[in-house]
Amino acid sequence: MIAVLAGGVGAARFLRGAVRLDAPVTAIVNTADDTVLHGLHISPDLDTVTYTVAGAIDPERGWGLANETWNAMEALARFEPVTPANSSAAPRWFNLGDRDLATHFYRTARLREGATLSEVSTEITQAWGVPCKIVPMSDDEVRTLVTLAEDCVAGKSGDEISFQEYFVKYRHDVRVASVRFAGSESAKPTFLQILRDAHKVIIAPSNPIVSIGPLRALAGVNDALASRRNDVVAISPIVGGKALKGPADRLMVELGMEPTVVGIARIYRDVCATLVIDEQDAHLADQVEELGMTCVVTDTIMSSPEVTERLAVTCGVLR
Ligand code: FO1
Repeated sequence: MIAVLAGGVGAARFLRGAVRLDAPVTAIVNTADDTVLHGLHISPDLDTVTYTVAGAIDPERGWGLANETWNAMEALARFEPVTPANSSAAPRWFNLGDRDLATHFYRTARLREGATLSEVSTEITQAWGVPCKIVPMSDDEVRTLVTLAEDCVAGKSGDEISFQEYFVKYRHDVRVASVRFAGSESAKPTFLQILRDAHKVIIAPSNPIVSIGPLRALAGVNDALASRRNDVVAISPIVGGKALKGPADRLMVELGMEPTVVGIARIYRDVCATLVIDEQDAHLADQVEELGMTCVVTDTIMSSPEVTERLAVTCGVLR
């Protein structure tokens, strides 16, 4: 079995390629982006991975379902003029499609009945006919909280906001001073045994700070990875100094890191022996290897299922 540490869009795309190789894959997914809105428990990375592997994702957005309608969200506009200023009811900055709502209805109801997030994730992946296991990193609550830098433009400098407010409401174009994963010190990881049983562990091309960071913050995870460092392979989410999608490069700069594959190597080298980088960064391979990692140079831009499959094979997704 291959264990894949996964965040959202980049990891989902990689997993879709990996499962096409018919190798047994278990995705361990970040849940620190989860949020409660409209009274609904929303797990964006779990849903992005599930919908993508199921072939139901909206390809342009990279999140939510294809062929979606937005009637419920539009109907909420009626209440905007009457909503009290201090009310959090009916937020419209986070877009929930009509079909996507079904997932949030189901997950919320099952959690309220006492089901664990793992149990509900198994039910949802079965309902979507997903051919791999998708496991939330923990059944306990962990939430990424972002403290904005003093000089940010959102007028909330120095305040701590939720990840989704940072990512969606402020469109992640505010400067970040720090990030923390509330609850990670006590939350129990669901996947330590999976890490021990896997014959290969792949760190997907996700944001190393806010997607992979929460998984590594859980007790025992870094030790479990380090104890089998030679079987751990990471794919750089940074290509040519840029993140292919999302704020990873800017977050790295704002948190004092180098937004390059060398910066990625510094983040992963204690737990991972091999870093896969794109051909555009071939000139940096020596610097990665000087950090004590094996550097593999290949096409990591998952522009087609064939490229994604080849990348998965390069990472060892085959016996
Ligand atoms: N991202 C956005 O940029 N805007 C949205 O309105 C939005 C809604 C949304 C609803 C459900 C869901 O599963 C994901 C959604 N996302 C949206 C993406 C989400 O914020 C990110 O995928 C992750 O949290 C970061 O990986």
